[in-house]
Amino acid sequence: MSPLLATIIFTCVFAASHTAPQEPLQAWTEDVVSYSGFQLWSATPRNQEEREFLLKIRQDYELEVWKEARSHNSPVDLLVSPDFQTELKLRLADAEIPYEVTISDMQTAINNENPNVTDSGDEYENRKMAGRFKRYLAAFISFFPGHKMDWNSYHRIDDIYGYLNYLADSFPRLVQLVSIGSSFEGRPLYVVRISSSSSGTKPAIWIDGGIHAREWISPAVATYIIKQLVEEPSNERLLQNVDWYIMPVMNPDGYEYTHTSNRLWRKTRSSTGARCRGADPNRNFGYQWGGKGTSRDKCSEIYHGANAFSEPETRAVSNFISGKANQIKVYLTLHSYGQYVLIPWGYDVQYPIDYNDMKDLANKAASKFRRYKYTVGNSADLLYPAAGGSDDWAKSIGIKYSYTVELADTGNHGFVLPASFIRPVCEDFFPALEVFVDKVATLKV
Ligand code: 0X9
Ligand code: ZN
Repeated sequence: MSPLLATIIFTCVFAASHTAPQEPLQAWTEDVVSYSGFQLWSATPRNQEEREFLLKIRQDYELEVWKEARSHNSPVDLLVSPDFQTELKLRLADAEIPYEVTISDMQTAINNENPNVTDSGDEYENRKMAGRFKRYLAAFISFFPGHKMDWNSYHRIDDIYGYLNYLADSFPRLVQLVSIGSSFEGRPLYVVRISSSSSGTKPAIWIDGGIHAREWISPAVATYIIKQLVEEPSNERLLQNVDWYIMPVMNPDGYEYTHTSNRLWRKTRSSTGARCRGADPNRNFGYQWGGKGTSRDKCSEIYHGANAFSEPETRAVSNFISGKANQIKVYLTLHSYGQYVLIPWGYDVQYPIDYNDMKDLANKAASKFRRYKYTVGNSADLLYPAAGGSDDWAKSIGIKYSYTVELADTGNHGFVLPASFIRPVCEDFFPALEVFVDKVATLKV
């Protein structure tokens, strides 16, 4: 390499590394949470009495509930610390409540989930060095076109954002990358606009992923949808009459935190002024905020935040969507897990007046799934009432077709769905979008 070229590259790399966002120091200094010895239990209460008993046990041991459903005979998934396992076994046996251990060691499941990833996330010095090196390397690599994204493993936020930037650079007529704000820790909040016309006046579909940090399959599916729409010419039809707004990671701070420090983190990472950080973004939207299924306890997994839209992430989304409320006809938010298509309202068992229209479309979409069976129904009815959700808010501002999709699985792996499931789940889901496109194409902006 000529000295001149070397100098140019070095200068550019140096300049770029100084403008690139810094990794938050906190991610290096905080210990990595271990789930060694933790188990996932699936208990199935068969009547009201057994449900109440289970509720009492949950409170006594402050068990974290991964999944619950309202109907009898549907299992409740509980994360059980090694400290309580012996005692709990006795109490469940006493009460004759059937249960099984679905994950016998959570840390082993976490270690095996994403096998292609080598970053062990170890101690402070290593990370600091690696972080510095990574930034130089990333800046260097960014001079060459390309990306590191695939759907064989779960990726860090840099890879995802690298892919979005790559698409915007490579397909400028189709893709526009819009930064709609910054997260609490200063990461950009990206929405990908995909449109085959530059004016953007077609009716549109919004899809978001990664509201809840630990639900890794959700950003994976959202980025897969982006890839299919942009890079797969056979999907051109899906762009003809419809525009797309896709935000693959609504809560990037939380998502990154699940990669570096605590795999099972759910909330944002904002400071609350107390010992515990973050609010549940899906309790922070401004419709029926603070109602049922939310908590004012800052340490709760369902902490609703200091006020509606207290989190920069939900505020940015609401500002952006509000400005396009006439154009956006479908609101889809991807979560996991349980395999449900959930219909508002979620804040209580209440049905919107056009519930049947919403249900018909959801059923049509769900009929496209081949591999995984999804249950369609009212959110509060099937799961539990939970106020301040994004789906309810979208519905409340007039987006008629608003749904929460709980992706796979139904509880064998839960949030820690092995990376080998990414492709099957994505491929199964994508064809359902045709149903929404056909509906939206008939609607006027
Ligand atoms: O509780 C939630 O936020 C969602 N389930 S999850 O396991 N992904 O956390 C369901 C939200 C359904 N919608 C409303 N309750 N509005
Ligand atoms: Zn979720």
